Amino acid sequence: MDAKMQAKINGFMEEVKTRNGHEPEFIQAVQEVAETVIPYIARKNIYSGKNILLRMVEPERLLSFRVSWVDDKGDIHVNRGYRVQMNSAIGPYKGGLRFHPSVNASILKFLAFEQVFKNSLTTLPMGGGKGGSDFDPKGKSDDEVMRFCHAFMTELSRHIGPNTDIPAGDIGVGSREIGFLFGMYKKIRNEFTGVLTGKGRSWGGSLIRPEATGYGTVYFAQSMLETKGDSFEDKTVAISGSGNVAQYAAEKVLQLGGKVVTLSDSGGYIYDSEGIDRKKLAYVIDLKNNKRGRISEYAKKYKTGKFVSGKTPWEVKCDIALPCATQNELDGKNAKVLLKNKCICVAEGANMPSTPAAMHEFQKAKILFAPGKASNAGGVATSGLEMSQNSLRISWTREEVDEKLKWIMSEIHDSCIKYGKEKGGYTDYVKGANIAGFVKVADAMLAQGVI
Ligand code: NDP
Ligand code: 2IT
Repeated sequence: MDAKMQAKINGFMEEVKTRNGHEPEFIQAVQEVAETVIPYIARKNIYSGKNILLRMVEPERLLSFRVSWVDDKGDIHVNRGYRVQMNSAIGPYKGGLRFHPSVNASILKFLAFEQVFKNSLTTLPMGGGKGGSDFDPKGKSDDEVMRFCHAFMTELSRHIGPNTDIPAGDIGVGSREIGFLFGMYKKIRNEFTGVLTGKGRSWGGSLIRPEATGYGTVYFAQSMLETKGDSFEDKTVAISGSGNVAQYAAEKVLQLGGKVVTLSDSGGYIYDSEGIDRKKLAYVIDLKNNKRGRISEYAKKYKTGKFVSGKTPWEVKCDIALPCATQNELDGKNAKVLLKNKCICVAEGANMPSTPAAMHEFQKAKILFAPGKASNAGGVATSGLEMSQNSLRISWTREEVDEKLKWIMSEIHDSCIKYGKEKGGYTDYVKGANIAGFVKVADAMLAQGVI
């Protein structure tokens, strides 16, 4: 990149940092986009001089509210709730809710910003948003989680709606929480609408939505491997996380003939040299979703499993890595170890799991590397399909939804190739995803004028 372009990017980032200096995750997400999109804007007359990216980094609306609730002992707690309504140029705000003690405005703004590009890539008409709370569901009873969700929705319900903003799950928000949230919305508004996605099957949910993010990530990785005439067959796969995304990524890898050797949680990772087969995966799903246990228990149940405390799985030899836990869980050092161990493909199931240093290592080595906004878009895409089914008041079969999901993931892959293929044949999927995501939103913003 020439010095003039670098200066332009630096100038833009200085402005972003002045306004958001105390938000490191948000700045990290914007920097990655700026590095690829600003040079593109400079080549395209229609976007030049319109300050589109500067408009895109400012949320249309950022809501923060008090959530007071009472625990089982009768003690009163106060948490902070948020909704970041980032961009509605191409559709109503859409994106998950995260309940985790680390949640703050920086994390939700980074996630909402990523969501705008991701949703644009899905081919569906969805704007971007994200929300959540610093509430920690770990160790809480079902009743406590219910009371918290009800209190949270009492305020959030004023700001969302099936044509305005449609939240869904993310870390700490699964089918149990969506049920409690939906129940309170329905009571307050006295209407049964598709205001949330990830709903239960019998009350408006879509088949395949629980599986969609994990399956979609693997479909995307499969498309990348196909460009090299390769596949998942007999590949050793390291997966991080053991929640929704990790579970279904593992299931799809097994279906495609790969061997899953790791899963993790915030306590550490488990390594099973024999592979985590269907039966062992069913144990993990029950452990995590029903018993709400820790992944370390796997090593007690299976002799082939070893628990490594306080570490991430990236030191294990693998052909393919699927980070499916959280942001910045794979750093530059981890990336170097993966490359030394001949890893050929990394597809992000989580949002921004690779640090900038890790991403640069993968790009320098020219391995297949998919950023989350492309490879994990299957979740929100299937949320979009749930919205369509709700509006039509019908439900599609498992096969129909899975076919649509596969088609969307392959469209996203094509878009990345279109904007990311470089001379010499290497595809920079980061550049491809950022530019393809940007173009659709920018064109809509241009058409709608300065608002
Ligand atoms: P879950 O809550 O179901 O699972 C999260 C998993 O990640 C758990 O195993 C959790 O371990 C682990 N984890 C969370 N925080 C940390 C941390 N700080 N360090 C190490 N491990 C951690 O969430 P999901 O599976 O839904 O989400 C995982 C990732 O995928 C997130 O980045 C999310 O934004 C992204 N994503 C999710 C989508 C969805 O549809 N659900 C769609 C697209 C992206 P522990 O139990 O110890 O906290
Ligand atoms: O990060 C994400 O894309 C999600 N958590 C899913 C959002 C959604 O609206 O389904």
